Amino acid sequence: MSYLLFYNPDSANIVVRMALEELGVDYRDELVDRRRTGRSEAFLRLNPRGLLPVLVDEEAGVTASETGAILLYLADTHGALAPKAGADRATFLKWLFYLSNTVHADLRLQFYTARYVGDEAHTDTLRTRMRERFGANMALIEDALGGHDGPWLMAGGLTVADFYLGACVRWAQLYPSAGPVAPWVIDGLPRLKALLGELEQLPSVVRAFEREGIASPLFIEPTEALPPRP
Ligand SMILES: N[C@@H](CCC(=O)N[C@@H](CS)C(=O)NCC(=O)O)C(=O)O
Repeated sequence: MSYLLFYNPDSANIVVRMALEELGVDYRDELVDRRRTGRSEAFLRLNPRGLLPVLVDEEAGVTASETGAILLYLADTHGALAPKAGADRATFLKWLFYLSNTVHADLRLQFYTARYVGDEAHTDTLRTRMRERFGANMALIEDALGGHDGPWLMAGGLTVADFYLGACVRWAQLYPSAGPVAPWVIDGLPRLKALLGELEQLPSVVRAFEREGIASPLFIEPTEALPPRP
């Protein structure tokens, strides 16, 4: 089984890379221009939206995009890192979709604000509001983590959703790295911090970030912000 991951350091591809490393599957990667306008025609054929990540399952001839969809594809293909059926499956899907369509989607409003508001006068207001919403989203997760034993989102153990959560918390604390509205600060939330601390210890996670040239700390008060995305 061999995969090709299109990436740019610390973009959403890092979520998929953590999963690939944890699964221990064979994969190679290809760097994509950081500027959206720099996307090659070959890349745009794979994902006309021009977004990272894209994962190609070379053996199966499958091209996948959208972070949540890729995670689900990997978990289902390898029968790992996700509950397979029943109530646990429903809870897992709830978290995966919540991370994708609410937490990550909100972060895009924070990172690419000008595209959404058009008028620069509203940029800081939207960023501030989105930062508050991120805090509320994390408070919800903190409560949910109190409902079962163990550090992960799911009582049954580590799933791909934990990788997605970890990356979102990382980005919220780092970006936007410039401008008057400072990134979100993790305050309190001991269960979330425990989850992030466990995540940071996983050899697969350390390898994933190393391969993108990113050093610890990764999830709690990370320091290595990359330059603003054009
Ligand atoms: N909904 C997409 C969002 C992915 C996304 O926002 N990717 C960013 C990198 S972290 C990107 O490609 N941004 C370039 C742009 O929006 O122009 C997903 O989940 O994969």
